[in-house]
Amino acid sequence: MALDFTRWPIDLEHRYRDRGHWRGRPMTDIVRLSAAARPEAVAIHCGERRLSYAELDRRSERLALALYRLGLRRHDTALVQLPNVAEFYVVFFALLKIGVVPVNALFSHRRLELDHYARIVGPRLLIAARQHPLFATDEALATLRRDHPTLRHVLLLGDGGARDLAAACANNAADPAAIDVVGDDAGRLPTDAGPTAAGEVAFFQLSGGSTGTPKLIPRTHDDYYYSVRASAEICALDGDTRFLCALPASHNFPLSSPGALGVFHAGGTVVMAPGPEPQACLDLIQRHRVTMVALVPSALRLWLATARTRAAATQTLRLVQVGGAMLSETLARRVGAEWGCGLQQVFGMAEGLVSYTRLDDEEAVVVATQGTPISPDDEIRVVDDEGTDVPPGMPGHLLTRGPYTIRGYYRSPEHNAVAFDADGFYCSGDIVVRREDGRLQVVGRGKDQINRGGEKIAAEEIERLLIRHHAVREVALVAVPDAAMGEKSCAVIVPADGAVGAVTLRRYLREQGVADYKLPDRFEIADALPLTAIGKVDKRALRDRLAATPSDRISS
Ligand code: OOB
Repeated sequence: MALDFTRWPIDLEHRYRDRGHWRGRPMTDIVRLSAAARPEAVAIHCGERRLSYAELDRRSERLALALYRLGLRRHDTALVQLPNVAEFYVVFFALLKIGVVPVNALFSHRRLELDHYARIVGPRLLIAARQHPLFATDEALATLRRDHPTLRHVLLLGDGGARDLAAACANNAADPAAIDVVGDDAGRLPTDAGPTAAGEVAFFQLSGGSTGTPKLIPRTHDDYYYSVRASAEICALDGDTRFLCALPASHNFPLSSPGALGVFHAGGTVVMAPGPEPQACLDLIQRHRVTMVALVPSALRLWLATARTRAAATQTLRLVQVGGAMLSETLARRVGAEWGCGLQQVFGMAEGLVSYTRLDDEEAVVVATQGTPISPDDEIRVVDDEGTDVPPGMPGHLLTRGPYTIRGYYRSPEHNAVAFDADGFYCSGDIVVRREDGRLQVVGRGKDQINRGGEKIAAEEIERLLIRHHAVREVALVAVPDAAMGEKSCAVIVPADGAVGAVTLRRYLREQGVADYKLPDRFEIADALPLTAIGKVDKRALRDRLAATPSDRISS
C-alpha cells in the first residue's frame, strides 16, 4: 500500500499540474533520460572511478533487480546511510526504480538517529557502510535487527563478503552468494516492478528539527522533480556543468538545489568530495575543472583562507553557491573579489521552499539578500507574533506553502498541528524581511534550533537526553556566536546536587548514541535558569548572558 502522507488540497494539485510544475513523471527519468541522450558522458567522478550515464543507469538497474529478487517491493522503506561516494546515487536511483522509499541518513548520524528513523518507517532494508564507526563490527547491526524486526536485508559498502553493496551494484558474478543475479545479462525488471506513482512519496528528507525527536519529510516525485528542474534552470546548468559535491550528499542543498540531481538532469558531471576540507577540494576542483560548488558559510571561510595561496585552483569556478546558514556581507563580497566568479545565495529547507539570488542579479543584491523563491506559485507570508502580515521591510515569521513544500511531516500529527497553520502554510521558524523588491533576507530565527555551521541541532532533543542524567536537575541548550561556525552550542546546567563535569556529560551523550555534531561545544553551570513572564526558560536572556561571558571562563 502507498505510504500515507499529508497531501496537497485537490485544487492546488490541479493548479500545480495545470501550470506544468507537476508532470506525473518519476524522478528515475532524471537518469533514464540523460542516459538515453548522453550515454557516454561522465555522470560521476568518485576517487579514481568514473561512471558514465549509461553505467549509472545500468548499475542502478542491476541493484534494483537484485533488491527485487531479494523480495523488496514498491512502498517498502529502506534506511540508507552512505558517505559521499558514487554508490549513494546508484542506491538512490535503484530504490526509486522499484518504488522502495529510502530515508537517507546523514553519515554523521549514529545509533540514536538511525534508531529514530527506523522506528518511524519500519525499514525492510538497511544500506550502510563498514567505514562508519557503528558498522565496523556486526554488533550494532544485530541490535538494529533485534529492535526493528521489519529489517530483513542488509547491504554494506566495503563489506567484501556476502553483503557487499558494490557487488550488488556491479552484479559481480564472482560473489553469487551476495545476490541471486549472475551473468552480464542479468535480465530486466519485471513489468510489475517500478517506481511509486509520481504523486506518492518517493523518499524522505530529514528535518533539521526543533522538537524532541527527529522528523521525516515525505517528498513526492512530482514535487521534488519540479524543484530540481526549476533549480537547474535558475542556475543555468548544462552538459558542461561540473559540480563538486562537498557537503553531505543526502542533504537537500547538494542533492537538489540544484545539486547532483540538477546536474544529472542537465547531463553534467558530479565530482564527489569526501567532505568540505579545503585542500582536498581545491585539488579536486583543479583536477576536474569544476565549475560549480555548494558550500555553507563556515566552509567558504576556510576555502577563502586556503585558496589565497592557490590562485590556480579556483580558476574554473563559475558559480559558488552558499547557503544553509547566514552569510555575512563581508564574506560574500570576497567570493567575487578573490576568485573572480559568481556567487549565489541559497536559502532553503528540507521541507521544501528554496530561494535563490539570480545569476543576473546585481552584486548589491547577491551579497545582501537570499533572493526570491524558485516558483511563481510559492506563497510567502511574513507575519508578526499574532499572525498578522507585516509590511515589506519589516521582520516577521516566514510562512510558506507551494508546489514543492510539504503539508505535513510523516506520522507526526501533534507536531503538524503547530508546524502548519490552518491554511497549510509551513511555519519555517525563520525570521525574515521581505524587501520592497520582493527579495528575502533571513534576519533571525524563532525556532529552538542551533545552526552549527549549517548543521542543525534541535535544542529539545539534547535537553531531553541531558535531563535524564541523574546529576542534572535543569538544562537549556542555546546557541552562542562563533567566529568560525557562525554558532556553537552551549548547555547550561543546573546540577541536581554536587558537581557535574563537561567530560562526564559529553561521555554520557556519546553513550546515548547521539551524533557528534550535536554534543554541546560548551557547558556552563548555573544556580537557576532565567524564566520568562509565563514561566518558560528565557533562552534569549541566557544567550545574552553567555555572549557576555569572557571566553577564559568557558569550560569545555
Ligand atoms: C538547508 O536545509 P535544512 O533543512 O538543513 O535547514 C533549513 C534551515 C532554514 O529554515 C534556515 O533556518 C536555515 O536552515 N538556512 C539559512 C539559509 N539557508 C538555510 N539561514 C540563513 N541563510 C541561508 N541562506 O539548510 C538548505 C536546503 C536547501 C538549500 C539550501 C539550504
